[in-house]
Amino acid sequence: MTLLGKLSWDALPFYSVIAFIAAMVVVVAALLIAGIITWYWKWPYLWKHWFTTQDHKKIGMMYIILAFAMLARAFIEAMMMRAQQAFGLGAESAGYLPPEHFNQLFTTHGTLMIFFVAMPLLSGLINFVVPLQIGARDVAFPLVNLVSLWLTWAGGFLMMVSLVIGRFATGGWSGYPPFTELSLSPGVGVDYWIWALMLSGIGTTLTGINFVTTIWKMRAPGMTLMRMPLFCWTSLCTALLMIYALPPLTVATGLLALDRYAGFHFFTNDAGGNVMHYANLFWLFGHPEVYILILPAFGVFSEVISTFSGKKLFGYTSLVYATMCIAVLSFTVWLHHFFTMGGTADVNAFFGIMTMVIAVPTGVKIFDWLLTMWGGRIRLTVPMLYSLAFIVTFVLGGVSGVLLAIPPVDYMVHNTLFLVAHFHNMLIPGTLFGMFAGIHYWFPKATGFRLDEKWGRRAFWFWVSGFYVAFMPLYILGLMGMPRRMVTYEVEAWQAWLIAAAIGAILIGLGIACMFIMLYVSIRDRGRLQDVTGDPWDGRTLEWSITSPPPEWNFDEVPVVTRRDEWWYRKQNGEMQQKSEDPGDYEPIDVPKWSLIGPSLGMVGTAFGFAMVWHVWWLAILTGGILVSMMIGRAFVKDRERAIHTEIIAQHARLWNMAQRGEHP
Ligand SMILES: [Cu+2]
Repeated sequence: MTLLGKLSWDALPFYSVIAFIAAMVVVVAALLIAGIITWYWKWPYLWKHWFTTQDHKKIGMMYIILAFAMLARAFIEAMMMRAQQAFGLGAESAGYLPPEHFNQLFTTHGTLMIFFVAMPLLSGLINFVVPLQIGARDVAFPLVNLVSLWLTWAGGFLMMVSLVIGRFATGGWSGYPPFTELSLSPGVGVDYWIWALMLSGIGTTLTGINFVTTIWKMRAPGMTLMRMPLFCWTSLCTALLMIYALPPLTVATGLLALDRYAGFHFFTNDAGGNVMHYANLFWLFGHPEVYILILPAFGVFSEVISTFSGKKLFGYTSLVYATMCIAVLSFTVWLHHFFTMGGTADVNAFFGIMTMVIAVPTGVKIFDWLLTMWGGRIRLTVPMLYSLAFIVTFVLGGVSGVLLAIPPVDYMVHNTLFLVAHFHNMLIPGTLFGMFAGIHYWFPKATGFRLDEKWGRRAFWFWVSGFYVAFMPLYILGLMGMPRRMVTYEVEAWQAWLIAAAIGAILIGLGIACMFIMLYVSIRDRGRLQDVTGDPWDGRTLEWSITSPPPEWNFDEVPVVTRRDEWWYRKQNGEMQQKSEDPGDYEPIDVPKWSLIGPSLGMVGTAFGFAMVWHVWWLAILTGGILVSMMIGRAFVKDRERAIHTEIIAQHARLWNMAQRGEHP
């Protein structure tokens, strides 16, 4: 045993030019960001007002920032894979990537997109929006919220470290044994995958518990369950899925870790274990995960379509029940991920039928959204464009899903690019478009100014056209029999379609570039895009009834809710009286103080993961001990809250009054 475990100079990326460049980009970007913050000396501000804050709105924004950083990396990986396959016709050395590197790319791309892009996007949006929509001052457990955020960041940090020190897994995002067992993957790649998922998985489970409790216990008076905005409903179901679906993942990766670290044999067929245990555990998580990713977007589309059609949501009750049906059914279909692994025809038939049944509540939702638009006064804003593109594209993907749910068809296209086309067809409109629509929609609430429409539209058109050009060829390639994850191939007929797919990827890249330009332009022109009313879209729900950005305490007075779309009806009936500007009419509000537990847990957690990856046992014991003692130590901290004085609340109420009269403060 050595002091540094498996760490040695070999871990540095000098084995290939591409790996070296990637590592340098990460290091230079990190130094650059740290340098800029140091130059303007923003560390104390960031530490006190962002890294350690328990304000759910800022925590939400930090999730979204993480997601966009990771999206940039995961997209570059997608581009590299598309480029490799466009040139990959011919001998084993065709293209520019060695197979080992190509395998790392599809593994990190999948892992990042699911766990560090999609999940932080939806956790971030739920964090920002839900307490505002239910009229709450905060989430149920603000400190747990901060800890969840930092555990997710710790997993993300570990992913970035893997790019510089050592290599990542080559076993795909689902990490199937026996390939990920020690005998076939002796490097540290799988260990990076295990600990990144472990850290973020625990964070997500905690987030789920936090949001179920928040929605159950923290609703404003009169906000009954059936008066909640639909986004809250889909968030509630998502959070429930997180509680039940993430633990199987944590168990699966934990058992795999025992196999790798301690010589157990849970998943090795030759020593009493069984690989199928892994497949069952992983997809018991994996399929509900699909709905964790998609349900929040359903919520966003419901809010967006109703607001921009100027109508109440059609079939609210059916949408609620459809959401609950989907959440429950999502646990009954996991076996469709291994139809070909030798189950009996009866078993395959049962899971095939259950999979098709899910299309029914989803269809109900599609009709509800269409009928919401019908006869409405539709405003084609960017969030609305994403919603429309979603409806068309998602229905198409749904059809390919129903095809795949037929076991004999699944046997034919099993492990081909048809599958890759299908799940990108569901997740890009069903998750990314939803989150983009949500970010456009709630951005003015978070910042006080709108995002630039022109660049927003450009980004939208590149994303949508890029999506079709990139993924429709994959359906055709799948039907032509091209397996997924091929680094080179001998079939000439495939190449033209792969080149088309690569062009599609370039279009999506332009879409991402437009988004970053949009952000820059919007911040530059924030004067022109400013919104003082707090209600730029003529919204319907409670978050639009307060100033933008909302104060730390959200509501000066807790609203009393009497019906659905409360804010809309108050506006219609002129019930939005001016607020009192007399401090005597308010109560002081307690908000949680800043806490260094969050970022410390994040940093120590990253170090712990790193130590476990490299078998640096003393560091693992040390950081593990610090993690436990920090949590125990926190229990002894008494001074946890800070009071917002009534004068400050009254002053804020005065600002709101001025905004409602149309005066600039
Ligand atoms: Cu599935």
